[in-house]
Amino acid sequence: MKKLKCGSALALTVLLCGTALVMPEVALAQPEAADPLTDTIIVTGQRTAVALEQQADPVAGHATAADAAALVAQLPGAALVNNGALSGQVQYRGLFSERLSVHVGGQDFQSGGPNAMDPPLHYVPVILLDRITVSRGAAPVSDGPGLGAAVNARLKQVGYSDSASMTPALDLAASYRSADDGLAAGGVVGLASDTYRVNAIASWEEGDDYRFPGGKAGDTAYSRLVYGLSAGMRHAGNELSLDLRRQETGKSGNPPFPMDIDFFDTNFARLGFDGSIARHAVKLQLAYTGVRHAMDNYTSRPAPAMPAMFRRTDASADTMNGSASIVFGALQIGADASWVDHDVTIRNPNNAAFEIGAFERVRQSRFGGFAQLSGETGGWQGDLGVRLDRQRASMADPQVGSGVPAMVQALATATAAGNRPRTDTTWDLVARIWKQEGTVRPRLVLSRKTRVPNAIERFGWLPVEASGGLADRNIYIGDQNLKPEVAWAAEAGVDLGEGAVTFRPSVFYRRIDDYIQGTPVPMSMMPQIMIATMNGDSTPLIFSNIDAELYGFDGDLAWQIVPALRFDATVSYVRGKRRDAPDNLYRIAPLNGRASLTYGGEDWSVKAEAVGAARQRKVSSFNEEPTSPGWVIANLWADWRISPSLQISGGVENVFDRRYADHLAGINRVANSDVAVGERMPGVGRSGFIRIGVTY
Ligand SMILES: [Cu+2]
Repeated sequence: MKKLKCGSALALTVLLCGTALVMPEVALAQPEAADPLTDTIIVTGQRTAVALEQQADPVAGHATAADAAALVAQLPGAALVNNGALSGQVQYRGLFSERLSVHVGGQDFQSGGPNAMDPPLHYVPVILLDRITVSRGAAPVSDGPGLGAAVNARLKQVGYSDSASMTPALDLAASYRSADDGLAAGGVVGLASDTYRVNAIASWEEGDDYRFPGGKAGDTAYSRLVYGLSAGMRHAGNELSLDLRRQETGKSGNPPFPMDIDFFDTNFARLGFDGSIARHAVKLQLAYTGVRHAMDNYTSRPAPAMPAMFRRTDASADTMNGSASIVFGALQIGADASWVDHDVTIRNPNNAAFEIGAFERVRQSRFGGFAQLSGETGGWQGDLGVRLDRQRASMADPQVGSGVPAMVQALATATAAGNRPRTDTTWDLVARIWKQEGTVRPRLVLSRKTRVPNAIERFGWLPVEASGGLADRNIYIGDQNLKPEVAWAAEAGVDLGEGAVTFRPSVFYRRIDDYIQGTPVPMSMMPQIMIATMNGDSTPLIFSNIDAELYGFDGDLAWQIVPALRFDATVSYVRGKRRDAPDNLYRIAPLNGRASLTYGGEDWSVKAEAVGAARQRKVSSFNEEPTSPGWVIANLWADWRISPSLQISGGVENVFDRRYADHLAGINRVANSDVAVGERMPGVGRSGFIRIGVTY
């Protein structure tokens, strides 16, 4: 049984795998009982009663990939922007990157790389994931700034127990995926009483280049280690909590980018208070995230032919933030602030004199405040919030080494001449109204939200492929005069049914003024165009304010046909257009969905699932984005709860070994791979998966 290759032989194997060993199970995209404006994905190993109930529900998603973003992509309205095994970004209703506010373990922070090789969910190994919550519609202002929804990833921890004495608890899991021989193991072990809790958290993951029908996708291997501590104490309704965590990402491939991850060494620290002061509910948090990163174009992928083309980039980002809020009756008021220090230096390891400060001592600060009123009347609930942020960003004058071409030295000097701190004041407004009970539960979210330009968009003076993860093979430069994006949105839906059938459709419209996107660099910027041409792109883009709109619909349907049989389906559609020119927005998911039949009993279930997407022809001509054909694949899953503390699950993805590529998968740039250069990265071929989870 040990040598069993799950998935290589298929359906039969699945069953074998399922009975013998096995897998994770992520189960489910159900709204949290408390809040119909939130979608939650629950992964294995739940400890709370609510989560266990949800887990027993056969609506289940199964996360086989290391990337937690791939799991979120199963939700209605969501999709995966795939830039590498550990570099996926969540897209929600057409928004991705920093347009969504993504929190990990309660912290929000700046990614370290100029191409977002470490988007926030890079720091969420699926094996350590407790749940991910996605707001259905614009996030409330209390979640901080952000143009659209909020995504919250909660890591496993040992919760308080009912007893006065410290009792041990653990929640461990291990998994294997055959497509990339991916191994993952990890979890939490700790002690808790009704007053104290403390646990260690750790995980280790490693995977090889993945297989697809046609060979192996070169430069897609990955490795990641996480370890840390979490502790808390509570007394009389007040809780103090502390989290310390370190992640060491090893060499990991990024075929859609010009370089690969050499390492990320990232430290997280968070101190929180949740309780009351003078009978008013109070929340306080102080947090730090420090990212150290290097990437290069010669270690994981075939090295360039010429020594002059070798590149290694070192980057760092330190985020400090603090927040405080207090509740007075129906009114919550809060303040928050963040400070980010960011550096990116490009070098050639073959030439010590070649050194460019691409983003030199970038400093960003933000001071914000919000007020949010909540109320309830006649079965309707609602809240109305407003927030104000003062944001400042600066960059030191760029420094370059003597081995850098004269044109680049001249551009650095010219950049210094126009370089100055930039400030913006932004305001956001979010109104939400919904019905919590009944068989017809409408919801409506109206919002005006903003996003200031990030460091890349604002301070990118050197024409290189730093685009915050767009991976469109274009060379970009920034513009210090960019204005903040302003989005006006209406998102409405209704949750129908409570019993055997539930149907939860939504429609949305989001109009974004000053949307930031690349447009052709004007001929007046000849030095930039010449340097870009030397770097391989004679038509570089400059980040510019354009006008855009996104609209669409999404929803899910669940039908408990008979007690042992259930049907589930999810559909997502979004259309993204420019309003100021006849073009589509870049990297927008096509119509896509999934449908499954689950058959099972109290302790076990099997599921057959179809996942697919329509072709995407509405592509961005400005970004020279290729179209993509539609595809459908089938998956099989099995879950078995052997005892209250032991759960096994497994499955086969892409059962029929179809060759396909998701529209949002990046375009390959790595030679010596079975994926051609310029081809969209294919999905994994037939692949078996097993996971075993133990809780105590
Ligand atoms: Cu990087």
